[in-house]
Amino acid sequence: MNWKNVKNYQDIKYEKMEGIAKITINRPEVRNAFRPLTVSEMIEALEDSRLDAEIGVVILTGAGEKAFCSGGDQKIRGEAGYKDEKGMNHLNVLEFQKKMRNLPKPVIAMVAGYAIGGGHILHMLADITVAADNAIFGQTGPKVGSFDGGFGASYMARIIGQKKAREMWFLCEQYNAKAAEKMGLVNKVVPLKDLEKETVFWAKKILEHSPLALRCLKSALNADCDGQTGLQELAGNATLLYYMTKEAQEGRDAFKEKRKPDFSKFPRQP
Ligand code: 1HA
Repeated sequence: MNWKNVKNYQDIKYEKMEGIAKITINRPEVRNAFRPLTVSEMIEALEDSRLDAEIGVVILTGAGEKAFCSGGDQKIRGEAGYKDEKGMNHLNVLEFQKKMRNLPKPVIAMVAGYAIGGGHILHMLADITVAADNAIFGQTGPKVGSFDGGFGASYMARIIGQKKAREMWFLCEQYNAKAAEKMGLVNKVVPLKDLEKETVFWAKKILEHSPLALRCLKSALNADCDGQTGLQELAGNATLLYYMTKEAQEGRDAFKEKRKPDFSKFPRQP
């Protein structure tokens, strides 16, 4: 495929092709575990995707075939988070989670191998997950002294139900791709060799559709779970659409022209 490198990073690859951006966690030697630098690079790339009007879908993946992501890098875990080069502790993946969720464009997780711990949460937060037949899913928190009680708990329960979410967190078992598909954790399982082709096919299908409809649908689906933050996002789209109307522009123009606004020409819809 004809991916074009956007910028060189240390821990990720960031590429684009025909309206699709691809962020690849590039630490295969640790099963694509993330450290604070990995996450801050992903945040920067995601922000670039948001601002690029040519980009309609983002694919999040991991380098190699062994892992999508194995969560936080336990080797640099400090006393209050994950240590950066200066020794400061971070849980900045929580920031990235919010940014994935708020991105007004669909995110597809392309999963080969392990999606474990904080890596499992990342695939869960993607709008769509396409998994290879070698994918393995699971949480390890209670085993390694961690937990994600945010989206990691409540959103998981929305997806797979309370019983299965409790099972997944309390037992820390691993689930193969077929089992994950049965739980509704993944949208499609494909042979490993077809993973990228199939994921790009899904992305291209999405790209054929109305960007504003997709944007509003994502925020509407988020709003159902995200409380006032979700409503703010959904309502932000209502404001965006309203700003695009002649009616809203009349208010703006009247202010600038120092006259009384005339809204009489705008119909009150039934
Ligand atoms: O819960 C949170 C958070 C909650 C709230 C807010 C922020 C959070 C941020 C993060 C997290 C977490 O992610 S906690 C969960 C952390 N992750 C794990 O517990 C998974 C640990 N890894 C494994 O269970 C396994 O490595 C594996 C199932 C993913 C793969 O097994 P496999 O194929 O048998 O490979 P393995 O030999 O275990 O690993 C290959 C190399 O990768 C090893 O390197 P080596 O020691 O031989 O030099 C291994 O240590 C390394 N590696 C794998 N995963 C990690 C890792 N190194 C650091 N951190 C890892 N997560």
